[in-house]
Amino acid sequence: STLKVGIVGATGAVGEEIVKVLGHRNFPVSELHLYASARSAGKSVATPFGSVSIEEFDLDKARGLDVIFLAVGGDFSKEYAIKLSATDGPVVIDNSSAFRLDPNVPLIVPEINQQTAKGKKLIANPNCTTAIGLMALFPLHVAFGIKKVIMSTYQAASGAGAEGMDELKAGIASFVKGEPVKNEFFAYPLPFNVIPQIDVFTDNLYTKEEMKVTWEARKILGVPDLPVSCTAVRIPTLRAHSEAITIETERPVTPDGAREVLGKFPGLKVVDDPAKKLYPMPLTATSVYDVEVGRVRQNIVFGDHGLDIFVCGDQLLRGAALNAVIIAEKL
Ligand code: 11C
Repeated sequence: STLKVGIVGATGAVGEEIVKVLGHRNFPVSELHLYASARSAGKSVATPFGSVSIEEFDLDKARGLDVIFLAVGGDFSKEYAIKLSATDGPVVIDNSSAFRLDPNVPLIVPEINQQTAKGKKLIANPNCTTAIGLMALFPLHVAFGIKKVIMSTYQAASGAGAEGMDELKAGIASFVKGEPVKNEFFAYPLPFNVIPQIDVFTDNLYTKEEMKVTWEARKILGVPDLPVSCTAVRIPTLRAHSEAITIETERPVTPDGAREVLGKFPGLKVVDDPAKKLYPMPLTATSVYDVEVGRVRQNIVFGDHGLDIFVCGDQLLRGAALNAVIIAEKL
């Protein structure tokens, strides 16, 4: 059967990527509705399903569709996600953080916990940093039992959307010309800098981005009190997030044993041959579906119960669009 599909926020970085992924994966689309702000309404865009005219969102019309992807801010989702998905409305896959921690709403990385989405109409897509990291952490958890997680992230400009990528590109051009570098979407100029703040600070002095990793990882892994500590840092790359992750495990772990389970996990690619200078990098992880994992080694602090890994994943794909589309496919 074919489906009537809608994308809210269709002209944003994630929305555009959802259209591409639907086309690339031959999602069975009978009608595609692209919703964006009044400013873009009426413009036509080329899609793998033919030329589509951008519409302004209309709740009643959208309720007649089968699947809706929300790729806009949490405020929109809070206002419309429940009204949209209620009773005979479409399945709604929400990319915002609005419902991620709601106990009635499944938070899904499809390769990990798709079974919890069964029969649900509103499904939350995790934060990109969480989704990318968990692709590697879940198989390690199944095999060795994760006791503690400590991670530092190196996050791309795309986390702030198309505007973030534009600000980075424009900033680098200004820098090269010797002109002042402007910043609007990032707290400081990003070119040739690293910024240890993503989102706002919370009471415990972690940022909200860092706490999202803790809260969401606990929910997706089903370990409500798992100790997870993250330091989230913005770096001047375009669209793949990187994460250096240390785990302490319940059971003894070896790098070879870890590589074996990582290598079997769908959606993950082991890139780990130090002698050949092979390891995950944003440049090789960009625009590809698989999350790269490498630099697998025994952690010196935790010994045979500890492991270090390095992970890179496309923030717009596994971190958003691809994850959301796979959820819809599996439903
Ligand atoms: C970033 N992870 O890199 C953020 C963007 O919770 O959906 C996504 C925020 C979210 O800036």
